[in-house]
Amino acid sequence: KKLVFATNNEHKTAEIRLALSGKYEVLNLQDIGCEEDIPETAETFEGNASLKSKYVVENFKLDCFADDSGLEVAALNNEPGIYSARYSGSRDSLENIQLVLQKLEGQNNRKARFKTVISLMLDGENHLFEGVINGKITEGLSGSKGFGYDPIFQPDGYDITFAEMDMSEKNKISHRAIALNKMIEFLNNLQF
Ligand code: ITT
Repeated sequence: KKLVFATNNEHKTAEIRLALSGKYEVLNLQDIGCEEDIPETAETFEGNASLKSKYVVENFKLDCFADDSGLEVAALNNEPGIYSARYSGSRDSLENIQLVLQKLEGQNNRKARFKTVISLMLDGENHLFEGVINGKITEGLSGSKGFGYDPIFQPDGYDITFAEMDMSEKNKISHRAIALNKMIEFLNNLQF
């Protein structure tokens, strides 16, 4: 079975492909020939995830799902939040990481969480699934796997960052995996 995943982010695609391997073939925006950058003008993860999935339904007539996600840092009033991809004004992960670390200098409260909202558009109906993982922002960068803020995010109960985990290990606990597992359960329940 095929599922369209409305993303341009190759790291998200890789994580979702691994998590769904053997169950679904995942096609991303590049695979369906969508070259536009879908505007993300909403003010919530739910809103932006829905904008992406609805764009594909309207323009390509395909059922699909989309992921909007980001990092929420407690001491920064939950920034960068929906602005995670371009917090520093650039999509460069290192620059975004440096900005978070700089804003947290001298701050004892390093609590943070990653959040994903998946919007699944099926037969014209929008179904939302959320995943959250709590953790903290480390003092410096560790690890070279993953993407985005992974080198500075240490999930609760672990002494390594997401960037020090293999994709399969991150996929057991991540915000994206939690949201995705809710979607899989929903899809499984439809099939009888
Ligand atoms: P699409 O909209 O095309 O899916 P995007 O990268 O623009 O790709 P978002 O708008 O959802 O996606 O922004 C999410 C940003 O949040 C992402 O670029 C990272 O900086 C950060 N992020 C989300 N999930 C993450 C994860 O698992 N690990 C590290 N950073 C993550």
